[in-house]
Amino acid sequence: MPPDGTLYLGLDSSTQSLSAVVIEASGGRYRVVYDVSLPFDTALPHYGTRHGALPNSDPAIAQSTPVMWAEALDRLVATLAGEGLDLSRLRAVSGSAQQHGSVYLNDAAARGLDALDPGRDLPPQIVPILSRPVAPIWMDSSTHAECREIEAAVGGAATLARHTGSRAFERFTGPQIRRFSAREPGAYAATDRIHLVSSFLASLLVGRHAPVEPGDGSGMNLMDLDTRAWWPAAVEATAPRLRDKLPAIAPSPAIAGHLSSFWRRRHGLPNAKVVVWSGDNPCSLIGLGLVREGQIGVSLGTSDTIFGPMRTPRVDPGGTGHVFGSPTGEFMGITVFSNGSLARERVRDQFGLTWAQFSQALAATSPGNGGALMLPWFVPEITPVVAAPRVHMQGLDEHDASGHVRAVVEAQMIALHLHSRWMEVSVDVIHATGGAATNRQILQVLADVFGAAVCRLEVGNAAALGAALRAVHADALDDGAPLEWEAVVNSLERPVPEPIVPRREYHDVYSAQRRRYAEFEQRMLR
Ligand code: XUL
Repeated sequence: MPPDGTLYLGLDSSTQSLSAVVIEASGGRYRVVYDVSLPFDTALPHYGTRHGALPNSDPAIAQSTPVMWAEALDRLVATLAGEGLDLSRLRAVSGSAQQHGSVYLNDAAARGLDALDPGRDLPPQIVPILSRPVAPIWMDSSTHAECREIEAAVGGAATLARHTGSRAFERFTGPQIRRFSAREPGAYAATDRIHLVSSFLASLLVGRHAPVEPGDGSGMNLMDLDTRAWWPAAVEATAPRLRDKLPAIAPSPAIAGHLSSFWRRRHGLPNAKVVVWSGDNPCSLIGLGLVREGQIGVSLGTSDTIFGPMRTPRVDPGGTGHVFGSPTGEFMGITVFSNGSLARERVRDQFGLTWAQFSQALAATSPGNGGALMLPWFVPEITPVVAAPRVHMQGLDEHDASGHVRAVVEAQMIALHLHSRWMEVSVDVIHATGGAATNRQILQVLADVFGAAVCRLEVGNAAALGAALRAVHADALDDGAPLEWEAVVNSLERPVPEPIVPRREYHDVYSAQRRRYAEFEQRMLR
C-alpha cells in the first residue's frame, strides 16, 4: 500500500462529457476526494456539438471531433490543478473513453505529440497532426455494407464472432475504417496511425503513440480475443495496408509512459505513470467492483448497457451481444442499446416535463402500464438492429404523458432483460450506474423486471472510478507488488447502498409484459 495521501487519477471521456475522479490512499484504503465533469456541449460550445456529436442531417452518421476531446482534457487538468489538491502526490493516471470511436493521425503525429508546446493551447497543435478532422463515434450506424463485406471475407459472421468476440457491428472500428478507406482514399493514405478515443487521449498524456488496451480493442472487429493480438484475417479483410496503421496492443495494466513535459510544465503535474486507457464499459466493470462471474452491472447513460464478468468467452449465438476483454485479464459479456438517455429525454421533452415530473409520472402509474407498450427506437438501435429511427406504440393514448413515460422506461428495462439472456447469468443483484441511475423510480422498474435487488453506485462516475482503480492495480504491479483484483475493488471506501428490492407481485406482471414485448418486437422487425 502506498503512503497515506498518495493520489490516483481516473479520467473518462464519454459521449457527452469528460470526467475526473481522484482517489487518495488513507489507512490502507482508498477514498474518493475529487469528482468533476465537463459537459462538451455547454463547456466547449464553439465546436457546435449536440449531445457530444456534430449535427448531421443523416441519422446514420455520428461523428465528433478529436480536437474538442483534447481541449477538454487540457481544461479539465487545469481545473484539477487549481483545486488545491497536492498533485505532487499523484502517482498514476489512467483513463476510460467511449468505445469504438476512431482518431486518424498523419505522419507528423509522432513528432507533434512529443513536441507539444506547454505555452500554447492544444487545439492548434492537434489540428496539423490529424489526417481526418472528424472521428466516427459509437452511435454511427452507416456501415451496414462494410459489415457484410468483412464478414464474407473472413468466412462468415460466426467466424468473425468466434475470433473477435462479435459479429460485425456498424459502430465497431473495423467497419468504420473500411468505409473511410473506400470513400476518402487520399485521407486514408495520409493516415499513419489509427487510434481509439482511449489510446488517442493516452497518447496526448505520454507525448507519443500509446497502445490499445484489449478490453477496448475488442470493440474493433480486428483483435483476436484469445491471443489479444490483431487477427490478420480481419485486418486484411478491412482495409489496405491497415496493419501498419494500427497501434500496438498492450495488457490492461501496462504503463504507457509518464506524463509528458507538456502536462508537467503547463499544469505543474508530477512525473506520474500513465497506465493504458480502456473503454468505458470495461472501466465501469471495475468501478462497480464486478470481478467475478455472476455479478452484473447496468449503466444507464447515453447508451444503456448490461454487462458482467465471464471466465471464458461465451460468444452470443444470436449475434446480439459482445464478448470484450476485461481489465482483469478474463472476459466480459455486454449488450448495448443506443436508445438510452436520448430516448428518455425525447419522451420528457415531447410532453414538456422536468425530470422531477418524469419521476412523478412513473410513481403515478402502475407496473405493466395497463398492457400498453412502446418500442422506443428514437435513434437507430443497436439491439435489436433497427437501421432507421421509428417508434411503435401499442395500446397507448397519444396524449397520455405519464403512460408514455412508463412505456419508455419499461421498454428499456424489459429490453435489457430480453437481450442479456445469452450471457446465461442468474442475477441476484444488479449494480447500477450512469445518469439515470440517480432516479429511484427507474431503478425500481429495473428491480421488478429482473426480480433482483438493485444497488446504485453512490460515488461519482463508475468509468472514471474504474480507471483510477486500474491505475492503483497497474502501479502496484509495476512496483513488483501485484494486488488481487478483489483486494483492489474492496479497498475503496464506498457508502453501503440501500438496495432497491424487487416486488414479487410486479415481477409476475412483468413476466407477462416481457412476453408481450418480445412478440411486439418480433412483429415489428419482420
Ligand atoms: C459499447 C458502446 C457504448 C459506448 C458508449 O459497445 O457502444 O456503450 O462505449 O460510450
